[in-house]
Amino acid sequence: MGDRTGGDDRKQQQLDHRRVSPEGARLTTDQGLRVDDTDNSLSAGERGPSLMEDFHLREKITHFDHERIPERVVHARGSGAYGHFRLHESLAEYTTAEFLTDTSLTTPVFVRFSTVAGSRGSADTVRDVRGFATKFYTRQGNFDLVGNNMPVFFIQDGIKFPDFVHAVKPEPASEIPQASSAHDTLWDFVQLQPETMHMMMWLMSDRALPRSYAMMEGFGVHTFRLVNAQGRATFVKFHWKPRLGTHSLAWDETQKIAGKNPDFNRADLWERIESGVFPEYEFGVQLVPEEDEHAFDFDLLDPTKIIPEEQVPVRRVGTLVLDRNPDNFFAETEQVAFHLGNVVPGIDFTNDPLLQARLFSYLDTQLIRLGGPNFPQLPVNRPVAPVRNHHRDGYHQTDLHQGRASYHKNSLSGGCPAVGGEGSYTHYQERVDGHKIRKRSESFADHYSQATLFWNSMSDWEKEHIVGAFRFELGKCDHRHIREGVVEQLDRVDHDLAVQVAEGVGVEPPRKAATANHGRTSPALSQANARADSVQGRKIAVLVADGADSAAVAAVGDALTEAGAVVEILAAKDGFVQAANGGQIEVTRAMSTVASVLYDAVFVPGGEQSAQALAGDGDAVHFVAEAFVHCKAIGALDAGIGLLERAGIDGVRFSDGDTVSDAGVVTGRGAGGGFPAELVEAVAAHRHWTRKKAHVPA
Ligand code: HDD
Repeated sequence: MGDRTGGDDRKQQQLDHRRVSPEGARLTTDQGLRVDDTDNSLSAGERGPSLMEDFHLREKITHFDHERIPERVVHARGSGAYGHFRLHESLAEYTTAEFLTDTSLTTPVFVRFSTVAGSRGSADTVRDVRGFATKFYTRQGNFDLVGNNMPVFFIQDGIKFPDFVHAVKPEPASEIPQASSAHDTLWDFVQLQPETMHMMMWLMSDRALPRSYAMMEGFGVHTFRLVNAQGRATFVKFHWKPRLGTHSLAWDETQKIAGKNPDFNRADLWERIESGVFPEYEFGVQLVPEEDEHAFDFDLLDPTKIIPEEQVPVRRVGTLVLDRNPDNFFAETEQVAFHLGNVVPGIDFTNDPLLQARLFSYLDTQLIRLGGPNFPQLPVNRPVAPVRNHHRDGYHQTDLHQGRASYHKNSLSGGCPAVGGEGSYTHYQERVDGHKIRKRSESFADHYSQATLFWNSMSDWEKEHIVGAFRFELGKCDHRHIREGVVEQLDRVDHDLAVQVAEGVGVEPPRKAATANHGRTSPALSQANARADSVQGRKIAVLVADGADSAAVAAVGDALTEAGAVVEILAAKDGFVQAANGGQIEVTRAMSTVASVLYDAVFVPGGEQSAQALAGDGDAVHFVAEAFVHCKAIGALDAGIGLLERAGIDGVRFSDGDTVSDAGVVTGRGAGGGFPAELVEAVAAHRHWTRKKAHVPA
């Protein structure tokens, strides 16, 4: 188990005062009165009416009646964790923000990951953007970096946000579909609002299907400003780079997981932290001097644009580690309140019109969601920096403000709290001059070049997945003109893409390209280049029946566990199976309670009797076939290989040597030699996306 404070436990110490344990306690009312019976109402006689004077009944029911608060209007479904941020390289040349300049500091954080469109109880693995919101509890006050796992956004101006969200959310009459963009209103919005095209490419890509919150990138999206001690500003884009690389699930798999385990990503985050395999990210910045503001072929203020990493490299200057699960989901993950306006000295905004609207929205939404202006006092939101001001009263005020003066200037409290002084926030003094107009800047007009850049940068398998995603989504649209409208837009991104999508959704393919593809690429955009092969926290299923080779189970299981994977033994029934050598193998769970989609890989040990039983068990055959179709690593030894053949998996027969590897299918005779290491390597590669699999039904 790693260090859970990262060297600074100020936030945890603060929370300690609010932690309430049931251990050794007696049940009381909210007034602290011990209760003699909480199972029976006070009534007039055994079969008589309940009595009004039963204060315990009334209090218990009343509190229950008021347990719910409004869910977030977007990002309602989320999961959170505490952690810490460490800076490795000072950015003092660019900013006065202490947590970005003092490399001796550790900054406590709370992070909330989320999906966007679904309700609070919706499934984790839907096709959607993921929120990646970080609250840094710095000594200068809270800094909130409220980002996503995609570096651009659907719209350029916040005034379009309600339109966009109405289009993507379930339709108003039926409230269908839940947590899905695959419906007419979203695609109608898209075809009529071409600024969405770049983000739609990201949304249709595998980025929308993260395997784990520990395996996705994060982006601040907007261009912000860093401001140094001399008042000089530098444009900045913020990045999170996951230590485990960027990896995704297969689309078919995500849909099945949504039923088998709707809490898939939430449970993954929780379990990683509980088991000490802490999610870790590098913090990076792209820095652009003010004088280079107009050096790009896009506008830095346009949130539908990236700065290609090849053009401005990401400087990795810090590390974020998530190492502590919350005590209470509601108190912490639900009540955490992020706001882009929570900045510290040395960090400032730009005139990005999306950013500007967000600066209004977050505080506003917390007021309705958390029921009044005192939500910053909630334990998860409270800064570790001292808070002193003249804000008073309001619902749920928990501070006991002393003194007679709640105004500035005053003489009665000695003029305190005093204004200004070292470390106080000063807004960047940007010169602004202009007419009051409602008009989108011409510099925001190119909606396609970067969508094309994204498409050009994809590997073949990523392109295949994107085409499949467009076909799926448009295939769910009832209106032909919407399908046609989107294909027309896609033709401006890439002709070949538009043709492939059109062919799948019964729309006349465009005859010739609307615009020529510029041919540029940005390799950093491809997940094929964002891998970091590791088996840490990966889940491996070992399929056994009576007669399984226990030595192979142990040897392969040990190799995987040592490399950081979680190994589970699955059999037709829970309990134990008899091993070939007469011993017993303990079963982790019955196969019927899980499914292959909940694992990263599957291993079938040898043992004639076991292999035969598994080959005759439809669940086991399907388990292996499905894992194969989802391009997962599959290992089989000796007689266990028969199960693979039964599942229709080709290319597993022995050739001249002992093993045959076919894009992640590892087979061998006996668990000795290189087999365990080869399987670990195949699992670490995440998925074998180029595998030929169309012939296997699953
Ligand atoms: Fe937002 C929540 C990220 C545009 C208005 N947003 C919210 C959350 C994330 C983002 C991660 C969840 C925070 C949490 O976990 O509590 N939002 C983004 C990003 C955007 C973006 C990266 C574009 C770059 N958002 C955006 C716009 C508006 C909003 C343009 C409104 C004008 N967002 C909200 C909100 C939410 C929110 C309504 C809902 C719940 C909340 O704030 O606390 O204010």
